Amino acid sequence: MRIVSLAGGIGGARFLRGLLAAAPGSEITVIGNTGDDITLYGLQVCPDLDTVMYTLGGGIDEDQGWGRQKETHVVKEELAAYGVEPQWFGLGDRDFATHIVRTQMLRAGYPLSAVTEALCARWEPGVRLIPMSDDRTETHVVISDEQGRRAVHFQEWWVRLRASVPAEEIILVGADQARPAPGVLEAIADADAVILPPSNPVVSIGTILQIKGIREALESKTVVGVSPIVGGAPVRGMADACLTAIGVETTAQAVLELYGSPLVNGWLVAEEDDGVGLDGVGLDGVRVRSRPLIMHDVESAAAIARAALDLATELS
Ligand code: GDP
Ligand code: FO1
Ligand code: CA
Ligand code: CA
Repeated sequence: MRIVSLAGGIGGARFLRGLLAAAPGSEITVIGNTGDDITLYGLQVCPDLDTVMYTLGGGIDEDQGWGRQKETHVVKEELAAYGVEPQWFGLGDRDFATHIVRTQMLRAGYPLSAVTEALCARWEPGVRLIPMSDDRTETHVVISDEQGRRAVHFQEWWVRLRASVPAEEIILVGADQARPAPGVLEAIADADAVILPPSNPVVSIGTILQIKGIREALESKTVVGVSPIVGGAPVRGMADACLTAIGVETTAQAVLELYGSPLVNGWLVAEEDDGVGLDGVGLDGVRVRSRPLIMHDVESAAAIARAALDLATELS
């Protein structure tokens, strides 16, 4: 079976680990979000691609969900001793090496997709990981604070401000010029099933869907989504702050409506969100199924992935 999955960071990566366990022998292509990417100390950092790569490659810090396990922070301490900013983003020493290799290859002229493939040669994630685009895009967030109304990088809003200041707008800078990376549209065209994992619907999945041609390519496929909202709240992180910014309620129903039909054909919701009768989650033309949706471990993530694949098979 040929499967395409979009992916952000933690939610996407944990789902994919389940998908690999649920569908051994399948060919899985992952289209990764690069809207979170940030240049720090002259280095190109791609948090979501790295989270997928480290999680599937066995190098992730499991408790944190991002960054490397057995990490040290000597370089960060030394940079701080020089007074170098920013100091609110925690890059570890092992992780730094990834960004050095990536930046070196980008400067030598390789596109991000080729660089990602080279990094994955070490990690062997078991999927083909492709960035959504080789063209640079960056998610910026418009906020108002004592410095007035201004746009900050998504990571500054998310990590430094912990999304405590309301996002007035969330903008993917560069979206108009960005084209899908080589292999993205081809993988979608060849896919038997497409999965939208429980990633952030605004700044992970929503970002990927903004790249010209990706949404249109997905609309003609069988697409099954997994709700990142369980019991009316994000399972982890502050996705509710992102949804509020674009005027969408934090419910499984509202996220389904945001993705919409004809994009989505099947939708997995948590049992507690699937009311019966008139209050039930749903949208015309979309088959909804309820399942336990908390990924406690690889087993529970695999059960969710299996349910998504079963639904996709029924719908195609
Ligand atoms: P990020 O880039 O690291 O923020 O990760 P993603 O965008 O891939 O995923 C973040 C989303 O994953 C959040 O909205 C969470 O609600 C969702 N999420 C995390 N863990 C789980 C889980 O166990 N089950 C479900 N259904 N969603 C989850
Ligand atoms: N998240 C944090 O909350 N604080 C950090 O200092 C931080 C550093 C970091 C470094 C590398 C990396 O790949 C990810 C990192 N993250 C950090 C996670 C990440 O930036 C965000 O959680 C996601 O991009 C949000 O969607
Ligand atoms: Ca992210
Ligand atoms: Ca469809």
